[in-house]
Amino acid sequence: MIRFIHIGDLHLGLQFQNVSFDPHTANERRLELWNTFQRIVNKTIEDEVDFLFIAGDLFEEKYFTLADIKRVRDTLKKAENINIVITAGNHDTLNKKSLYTMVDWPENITIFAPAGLGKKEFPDKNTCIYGYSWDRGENTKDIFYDFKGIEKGKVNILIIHGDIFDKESPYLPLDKNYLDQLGFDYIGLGHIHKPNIISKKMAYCGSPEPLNFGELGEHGIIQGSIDNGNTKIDLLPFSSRKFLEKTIVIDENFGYVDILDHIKQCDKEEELKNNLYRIKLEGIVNKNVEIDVQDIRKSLESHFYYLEIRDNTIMDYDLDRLEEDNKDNIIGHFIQKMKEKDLEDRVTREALYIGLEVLMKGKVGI
Ligand SMILES: [Mn+2]
Repeated sequence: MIRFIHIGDLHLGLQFQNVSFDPHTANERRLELWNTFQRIVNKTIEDEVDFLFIAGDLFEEKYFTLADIKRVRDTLKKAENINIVITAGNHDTLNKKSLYTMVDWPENITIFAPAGLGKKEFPDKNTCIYGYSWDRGENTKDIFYDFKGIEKGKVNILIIHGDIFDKESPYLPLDKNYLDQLGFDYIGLGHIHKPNIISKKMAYCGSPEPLNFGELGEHGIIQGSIDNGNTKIDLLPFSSRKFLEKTIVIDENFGYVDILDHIKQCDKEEELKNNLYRIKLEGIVNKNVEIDVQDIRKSLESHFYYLEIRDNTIMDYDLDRLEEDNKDNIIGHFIQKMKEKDLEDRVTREALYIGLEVLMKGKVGI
């Protein structure tokens, strides 16, 4: 039996400029990526796995330094009894100029070359690992053009960074059905950041630490084993924090304090203190309540590790007064028409308010 851990898309060195983090949070998150990398390596040592697979985008070449790559090497060096296999992705490309080529790697580390699909045998494990590294940021190469097929009687594993979902992808499109019939015992994929167990023998590990609000929910690492042709894989939650999005629907009966309370109660206290939240406010807000997202955020600062508010609410109106003031124009007619429907119904009421918002803006425009 062989046991392995499969990771990828760590993006060490990321500066988090695409996320609306303040510099402090961005830096803290950057350090958390390093910590998680260290935790993963420690786990491979503690679990005494046979292999650690890193399926690309281990780091962000744009921000990475020689000191950083040495830190990667020295961290991996600690796992001296584990076979570590690296295939570069589109963010950590392998070419003459790349940091990968500027340090000496210990013997237990294999970094696949970008020439084509490579193969490395591990005779003591009766295992062949196949892999391919990117040498540029975009790539539509057919890396299987001269592939002779797997070696029967051995454990065969493919590690690769690419896209099995989009045939037109500029990021190494891979045909899932083609891959399936090649007969690998396991295909460890990188590139898509959402963890995804595609089949019993194929998985995207996803980013062990989620990197933005596009990467919601649980993230972790894949741990697996192959025993007599029988592959078992699991996603093990491993991230130190999660990105979470919650929607809070308010109505005109909510006061300011009610709104704050609902935001505070969107999750358990200890979760609020640890995760990164984006709260979407929706519904109709009482005309005496003023929603200022920065004020709300400040008021709730002590409850959250990180809080972002998106205000999608619409303002309540004094309908009778508005109708009276506008009885001879389209706004008045619109209110009359809508009043014939059931305004207790939330959807109808929202439709009315959205319509009013447009008409009122039009009026101001005149
Ligand atoms: Mn990536």
